[in-house]
This record gives sequence, structure tokens and C-alpha cells, in this order.
Amino acid sequence: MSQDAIAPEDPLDAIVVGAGFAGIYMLHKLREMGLRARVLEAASGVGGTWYWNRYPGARCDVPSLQYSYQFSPELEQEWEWKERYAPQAEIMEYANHVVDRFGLRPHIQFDTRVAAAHFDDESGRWGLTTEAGQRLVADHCVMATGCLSAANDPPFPGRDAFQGDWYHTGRWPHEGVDFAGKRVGVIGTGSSAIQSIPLIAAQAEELFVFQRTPNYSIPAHNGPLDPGEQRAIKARYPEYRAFLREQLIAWDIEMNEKTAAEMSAEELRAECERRWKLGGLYFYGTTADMLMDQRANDIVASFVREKIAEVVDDPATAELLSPRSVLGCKRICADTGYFETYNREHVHLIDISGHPIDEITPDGIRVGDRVYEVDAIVSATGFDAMTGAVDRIDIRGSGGARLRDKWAAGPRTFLGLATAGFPNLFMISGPGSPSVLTNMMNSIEQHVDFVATSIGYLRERNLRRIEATLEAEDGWVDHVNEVAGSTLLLGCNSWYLGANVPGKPRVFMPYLGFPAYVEKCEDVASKGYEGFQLS
Ligand code: FAD
Ligand code: N01
Repeated sequence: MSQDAIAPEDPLDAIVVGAGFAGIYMLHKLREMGLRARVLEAASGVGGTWYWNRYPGARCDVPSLQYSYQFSPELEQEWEWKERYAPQAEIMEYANHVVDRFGLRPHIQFDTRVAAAHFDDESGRWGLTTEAGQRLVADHCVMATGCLSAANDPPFPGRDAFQGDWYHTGRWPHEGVDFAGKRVGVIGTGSSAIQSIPLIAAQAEELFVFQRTPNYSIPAHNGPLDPGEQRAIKARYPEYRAFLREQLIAWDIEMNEKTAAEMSAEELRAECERRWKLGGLYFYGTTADMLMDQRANDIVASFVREKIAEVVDDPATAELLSPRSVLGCKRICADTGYFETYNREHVHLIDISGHPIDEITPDGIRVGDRVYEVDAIVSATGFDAMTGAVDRIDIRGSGGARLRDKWAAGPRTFLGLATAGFPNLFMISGPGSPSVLTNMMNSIEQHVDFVATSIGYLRERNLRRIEATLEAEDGWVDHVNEVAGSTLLLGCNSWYLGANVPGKPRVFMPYLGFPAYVEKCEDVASKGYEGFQLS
């Protein structure tokens, strides 16, 4: 692929930023439409999340047969998943297979980080500049930059002086890390920490886990995928996918239709036990009202705390590991032997809820008077979610308006797809879309299809510009907030609210309700892109 600038007189039809599952499918759709498109990707390979997050134990929490593309029935049939929940390596293999199967690799430019994207009112085109200074021009720009791709790496004082090794789970070395014989500190107890801690503990000589807030985690019960189950799903894939699209979070969690109040105490207890055995995120479906009704949530949450107390030998450690917040207001974690790990003598839980990490010293982590001496630190501190990746690009729309300024008090979009003042710019799973509250493969495909159809619609009619109206955007932002406000999802300091990044405005970013969302998108398209201005 030529690194030369594309002359303004020879622009591309579209530039896609990012080669995760969103960028891969977007490129495929655009090429299918006969358009000249290129993907720019900061990494040296495809896969996005699964390229970067190679920490021990990284795997999907959506069953493999659901976390996969549905756009190609042939692909759907020929790919054989090996485990119930696919590990990172298997998902990477799948991403690479898709890219080669559909001949996409020559159109992806790797090791290319986009630094700026500016809209030119005169030509009606986007000009992109890479960190290396390459300039490209295109009619449309699609940000497929990911909801969880911008690492949140808190600037702990003294960090640069640390003499050991420093890792972030979302930037894990490709060659792997050997912790044998090492004293290790893990900062954070979110999903990434919960997946990696048991495996790091199995290697390390001593492990210190620095916990600010405990998390709800349910055993995943991963294992080989039953070939019979795989055959059965494949035999009815279209029907199964249609069923998934009808679900609130676009995946099959066997949602209980009864509310807590509609069940007897015994029935509810039995359902909690059944869900515990089903494992992982099936727990979201324990009662129909778990995310709406505090009482229902309290009952299910206290069941999880009981399980933690049963598993963890030391009562004080069990108590520290027991979350008190709303179950599900942060994404529930799925683990393999997480709580059990704290029964190992060389694993120590350090409570930093009342007193944060003061500093990183050359040989460890200081909290108050005590320095925990370690050879390696794993920052499992998550992501500047949903807005981080786009915010890190200098995006300027019509009249030179900066997206960072427009979003200073929180992101504002119409459908999480577009934002007023930024014509011909689309986002895949942007803030205001169901995205992270769904099986993201479903959300990604739905978004890409919407964007591709919109571009096709414009071209058929010789139109050159599409832009969300301020009115539609304001209405949508109000609706997203209203839906979130009717749930318990605002009940803790989650990354859904941006609360994990100091200084980030507290705004609930995703939209709850995949089917209602799809219906809205279809309605918008059927009315000639109502809520967008076309010219
Ligand atoms: P990404 O995969 O994040 O890809 C975005 C790409 O854009 C990256 O490759 C990045 O390098 C590139 N990029 C960003 N900025 C720039 C720039 N300025 N210039 C050039 N390139 C850029 N979702 C689920 O539904 N189920 C799961 O079980 C699940 N597990 C997850 C586990 C982990 C550890 C994480 C972090 C996320 C998980 N997710 C899960 C969410 C996951 O992010 C999505 O499922 C999906 O992979 C997102 O695909 P994407 O293409 O939208 O974004
Ligand atoms: O990140 P997180 P993650 N000092 O933000 C702590 C997906 N995912 O990478 O809770 C000390 O959840 C922070 O503490 P607190 C999934 O959607 C899925 O684990 O803010 N601690 C928290 O404990 C997930 O939700 C899987 O008080 C600090 C942790 O770091 C999302 O990605 C696996 C701190 C960060 O947890 C993000 O998960 C992995 C500080 N300054 C990821 N700053 C699956 O299982 C932050 N923390 C599929």
C-alpha cells in the first residue's frame, strides 16, 4: 500500500479508522459497494481489542457461537469454534481469517495512527493526517476506533522511577510475560484483572492486588464447546441470530420473564443457584427487573456475596471482596477461579478504598507508610471508554469546530452514529448507541449496515453531504438519559458514566435497548434519513 498522500483531486470514497471487527466489516461493505476505501490502523495487525488485550486469561464473555459475524452464511458455517467462550488467540485467528477470506488485507494500512481529521467546507471532504505526517482525503470518514481501545493509565506519582517492569492489560506484550519467581502488583479489580489474576498468581512468587472497589463476578464455567451444540445452532443460525437481535442486550442470556416480586423466596433462591451454575453473564437474566428494581437487585446481589463468603476462607478478605453497589451497574465479570485465588498464601488483597496509592517508588507501590516491594506492576485500570479514542484525534468539523470542545460536557450524538456539525463523519458504536450494553458483534454489524446503506442512499441520489441535525441530536441525548434514568445503571462509579477517568464529565454514555434502537434506525432510514440533513 502506497504511503503517499492522496491528492485532493483523487480522494478516496471513504476512510475507515480502525481494523477491529467494526473496521473490518465496514471495509468489506464499502468494497462490496464498489467504493474506494482504505482502513488506517495504529496496530501492526487486525483484531482491535483482541490484538491489544493479550493478558493471561483474556477471553470473551459472550458465547463463541454468538460473538461472531452473521453477514456471511458461508463464514458462519465454516468457522469451527473450539471453546464455549473463545480465548483471545482464537478470536484473533478468526479476525485474520475473515480479513483474508474476503481479500481485505491489501486495503488496510497498518502502523498508522490517525492524529487529525478535518472537514473542509469548500470541498465537502475529510482530510486526515497521520502521526507520521501522511495526508489522505476522502468523502466520508468512519471512526471504527473502538469503545474500549484508549487505555486508562493513571499517572501515579513516581511511576517513571519504577525500576521493575510495567504493563497495562490493554497493551500486553505479544511475546507474553513470564512472572515466575517474581513479586507482582496488580492495580484494579475489573474484568481484565479478574481474568488475569488467577493466572498471574499461578506463576508469581508473591502477588499483591490493589483493590479500590470490589466487583461482582460469576464463574464462567468455560470449557470445550460441545460439537453437538455447535451443529445444532449452525443448523438454525438465521433463526437464532434473529432471536438474538430481539433481545434487550442482543444476546441469549435466557432472560427470566418473572420479576422478583412474582417469585417466592424459594423460587428466587433456586433461580440464583441455577444462574450461578449457568455462569457468567447469564446472571443478568436472574429476574426480569434486576436492573430496574432496587429490592430485586439487593436479593440477587446478596446471593453473590454469600457465594463469595463460601469460597473465600478468610472472612475479612471475603468481606473486602464483597461488593455493596448495585449488581450490574458495572458490567458483571465472568471468571475462572478468581475468588479462590485469595485462598493462596502468596496472594494478598490490599484495600485502597479509603486511602489511594500514594506513589510508585523505584521498587514498589506505596500506600500510606507501607511500600509493597514488587518486580512488576500490572495496571489493570481499564479504558477511557466510549469517547477516549475519538477524543485523542484532533477532529474538526464544519467551520473548524472541534469535537473535543463540543463534547467537553459529555458526548452528544444522534443514535451514537453521527454528531451535528460534523458532516459525513460516522462513528461505529459511538456514545448514545447500545454498543457496550450488547453482544457487540450484533451492534457493530447493525451500525456498519446502517452507515453503508446511508452512503449508498446518498450516492444513488447524487447527494454529497449527510449531517445529523441539532434538534434530532438533542432529542436523542434526552432519550438516552431518560432510559438510563429509569434503571439502576446510574448507581455506581462505572466507566459507562466516565467515572473511572478523573475529570471526565459524568454522563451515561451507552443506550440500553437493542431492539428499540434498531427500530429507531430503521424508522429514520425509511423516512429518508429523518433527523439528518442531506444535501
Ligand atoms: P476495537 O476492537 O477496539 O478496534 C478499534 C481499532 O481502532 C483498534 O485496533 C485501534 O488500534 C484502532 N484505533 C483507535 N484509534 C486509532 C487512531 N487514532 N488511528 C488508527 N487506529 C486507531 N464485547 C463483547 O460483546 N463481548 C465480550 O466478551 C467482550 N470482551 C472484551 C474483552 C476485553 C478485554 C475488552 C477490552 C473488550 C471486550 N469487548 C467485548 C468489547 C470489544 O471491544 C468489542 O467486542 C469489539 O471487539 C470492538 O470492536 P471495534 O472494532 O469496535 O473496536
Ligand atoms: O477495566 P475496568 P477493565 N487507582 O474499568 C481500577 C471489557 N472487558 O479493563 O472500580 C486504583 O472495569 C478500577 O477501580 P474502580 C468489559 O466491558 C471484558 O477491567 O474505578 N485503581 C477498577 O477496579 C469491561 O467492563 C472482559 O474503583 C484504579 C479497575 O482499575 C471493560 O472491558 C475482560 C485506578 C479497572 O476496571 C473494562 O474492563 C476485560 C486508580 N487510579 C475487559 N483507576 C471479559 O471478561 C482505575 N482503577 C469479556
